[in-house]
Amino acid sequence: MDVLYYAPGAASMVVHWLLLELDLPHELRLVDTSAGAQRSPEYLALNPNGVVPTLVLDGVPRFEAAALLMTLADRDPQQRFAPAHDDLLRADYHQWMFHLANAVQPLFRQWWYPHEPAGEANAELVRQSVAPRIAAAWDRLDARIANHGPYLLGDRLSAADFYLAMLLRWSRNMPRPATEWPHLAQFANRMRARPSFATLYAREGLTEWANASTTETV
Ligand SMILES: N[C@@H](CCC(=O)N[C@@H](CS)C(=O)NCC(=O)O)C(=O)O
Repeated sequence: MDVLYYAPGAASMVVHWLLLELDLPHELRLVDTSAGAQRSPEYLALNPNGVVPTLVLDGVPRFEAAALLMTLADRDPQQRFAPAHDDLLRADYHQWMFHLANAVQPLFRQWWYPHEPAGEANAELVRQSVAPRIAAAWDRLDARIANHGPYLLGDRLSAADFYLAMLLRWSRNMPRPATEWPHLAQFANRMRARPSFATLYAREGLTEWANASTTETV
């Protein structure tokens, strides 16, 4: 059985979500990141980057949330969450997966770990500089959903949408949460309405951002 090393609400969340959506048998192992368990020698042997997620697939530990999503989606015989290789939408799918992984998720790394780029003394400056860059990402993604929605690939739900929903969630306590953007708010509501989302929340013990607030239903 595949084993997911996770921390509640962390980047592992979206891998957990897709495992549930695909109905894949898996075991969860909690990594206590607040206690630094991700830097233990045992964990580093699985994932030398010292971060979650790690997914042990067919006995082999693998990392990088986006890559794990793409691997899981490609393995699904029904291809529910990834366009086939000969489908024109495949290029759009790659584009959005890589955009989220390369251009959006790293901004959150700076938001959550602002001391990393230039030390504790500059942490506040890093946060101040990254918040508008995250807002600019929401501008572009809101326009994408407005003009080509309801999902990133139009009518075709894909792994990229689960990934985007996780990133939107991460902004929930920022000065401008993503749900202030109307099309992203609608998108978030659509993703949160999936039965798997409630299961995910129950299993990870999450509560915040469970439901749409009244301001998010526009
Ligand atoms: N690019 C990696 C980033 C993973 C990552 O930064 N995970 C965070 C939680 S969201 C983590 O494990 N933080 C603990 C730490 O850095 O010590 C991925 O997507 O898998």
